[in-house]
Amino acid sequence: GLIRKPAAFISTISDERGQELLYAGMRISDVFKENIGVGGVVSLLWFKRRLPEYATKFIEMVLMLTADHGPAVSGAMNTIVASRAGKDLISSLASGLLTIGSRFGGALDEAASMFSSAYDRGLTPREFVDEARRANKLSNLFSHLTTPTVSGIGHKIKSVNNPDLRVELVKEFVRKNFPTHTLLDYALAVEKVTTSKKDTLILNVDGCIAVCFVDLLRDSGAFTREEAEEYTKIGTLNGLFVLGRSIGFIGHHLDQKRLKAPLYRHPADDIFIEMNEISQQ
Ligand code: Q5B
Repeated sequence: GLIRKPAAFISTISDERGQELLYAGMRISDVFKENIGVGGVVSLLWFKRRLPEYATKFIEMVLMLTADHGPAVSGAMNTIVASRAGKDLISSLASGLLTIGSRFGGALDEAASMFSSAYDRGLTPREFVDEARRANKLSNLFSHLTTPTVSGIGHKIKSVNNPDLRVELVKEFVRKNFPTHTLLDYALAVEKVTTSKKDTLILNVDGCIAVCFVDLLRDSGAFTREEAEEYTKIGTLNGLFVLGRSIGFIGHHLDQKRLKAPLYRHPADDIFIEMNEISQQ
């Protein structure tokens, strides 16, 4: 009989071989017939399942409210500088995306992991913050890469007195539509502890989306507990910010091209140069 050559790789999310393209088994024509939206497409291609409508609306909300946060943030600046250096759309976008990490926009997975681990171990918010501070001091002793204390906490310009309205919108939606919001409530109790030290130590947009997504993964009934754990470990939540912010970075690239912006050079008077003289023998 026929012996099948072993496959070089396995793929389980989409299939273009038949008459109709399939996303996780759903025909592309049905994607439109059933009007599942971008949130529905993300649930098919990332989670291989249909999610309840409130969950797909939440995904769409996250993509919309992370789409941009002005030209001054790390990623937009990189995109703009690359674009003004004459780079093409993909290079400028990649240059912006490469700044997303533990301090800027890429704190979601780590926030999800830190907050859920602390909650699951029964730590009070105060115990969690103290533990994170100790762990942070220790890790910074052994590494030149300083790690943030509590991922998902803190903002450069937003504070208790200048709240981040994006975070307020997420909280409002989740309280109204999610079956539970246990980890969000826990994170807000942690925020009370951190903001009592400094008013910029708010639950930021990364942290708020992350804890709410954990609530969704754990309590929507659409995932097993093992799946919920796995999704927070394999980069899913940072993927939300990356996907959303790509919209803004592309916008910044097109904006600079439209403006015919020249090559950027940073003003020398804004750079403090400190250099030791090489001593003469
Ligand atoms: N302290 C965000 O730092 C920032 C602390 C903390 C306990 C903390 C910092 C941080 C965790 C990573 C995170 C996502 C770097 C942020 C985003 C998207 C964005 C961006 C935009 C958009 C800000 C001053 C004092 C020190 C620190 C203490 C700071 N963070 N303590 N837990 N997490 N957060 N990133 O203001 O005693 O004075 O030595 O790393 O969640 O990226 O819009 O800009 O949409 O684009 O520079 O919103 O919080 O403060 O680092 O100088 O610290 O606060 O130990 O204490 P800052 P630092 P002390 S959302």
